[in-house]
Order: sequence, then structure tokens, then C-alpha cells
Amino acid sequence: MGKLKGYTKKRNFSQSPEPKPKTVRSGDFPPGEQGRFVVQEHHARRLHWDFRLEMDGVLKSWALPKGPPREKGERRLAVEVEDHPLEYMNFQGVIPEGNYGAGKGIIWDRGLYALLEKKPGKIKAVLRGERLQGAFLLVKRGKEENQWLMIKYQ
Ligand SMILES: [Mn+2]
Repeated sequence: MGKLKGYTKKRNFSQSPEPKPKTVRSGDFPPGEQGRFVVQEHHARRLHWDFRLEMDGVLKSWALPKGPPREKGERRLAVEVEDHPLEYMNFQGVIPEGNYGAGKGIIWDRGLYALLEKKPGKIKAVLRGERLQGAFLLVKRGKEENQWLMIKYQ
């Protein structure tokens, strides 16, 4: 449960309909194997899109102020946020006022991905969703520790 401490600390599960962490699968996600991904459109104080990859037993998560890149060559800022539990994959609903991330969340896209490369600060994957299709690179870049870029390169 250690990986989800940040997630749990920010939330009050008696008020928020968001899932309380149950499952944490141990072990790394083997390259070549397929995992799930989801993009949630989050109408919080500022509209953004949350991109989440099933990885290492949790959902690795980034907030994208302008959404994910749609065309080859496009790059978008992706701010790394706390790991989310696997159950969050299916979350849609309204987080009540006064709670962390208050606002409506809807699933914007979901599907499978194949991991091509993974090392610290760099993830390459092919996404096969309803909307997102192709090869994407996530790369840590920027002055802030949690700043990444998401680039569609194929
Ligand atoms: Mn969010």
C-alpha cells in the first residue's frame, strides 16, 4: 500500500466517491506485455486530462492541462501526480466541493498499451484506445521535478 500513501492522504473516502485502494499487484510490468490505460477528463478548478498507465501494480498518473497529443509530432506538458489505485481505471463521477480534485470526472479514452521502453524519466509505449492510437513518448523534462512531456511520435 506504500505506493498509494500520497493518494490516500489527500482524500476523505467518506465524502469522495473515488475508490479506496484495495489492490496493489506486486512486481514490475514486463516489457512487451500489454497493460491498460485510461484518460479521464477532469472538470476540476482547472479543466485537465489525467493520463494513467497500469504499471508496477498501480496507475502511474500525469495531469495534462491541454490534453494528450493527438497528431504525430505534437508535444504536451504532462505533470506527474500521485500514483492511483488500479480501481481508478473505471472511475467516473463527481467529487464533491471541498474535497481534493472537486469536480466531475469522465472517461475520455481507454484501451491497451504495449510497453516499448521504460527507464527512469522515460517511457515509450504504443497506445491502442478509442481516441489515442500510435506510439507515444513520455519524457521527464523541465525545471520542476514532476514535469514531463508527452509526445506522439508515430
Ligand atoms: Mn485530475
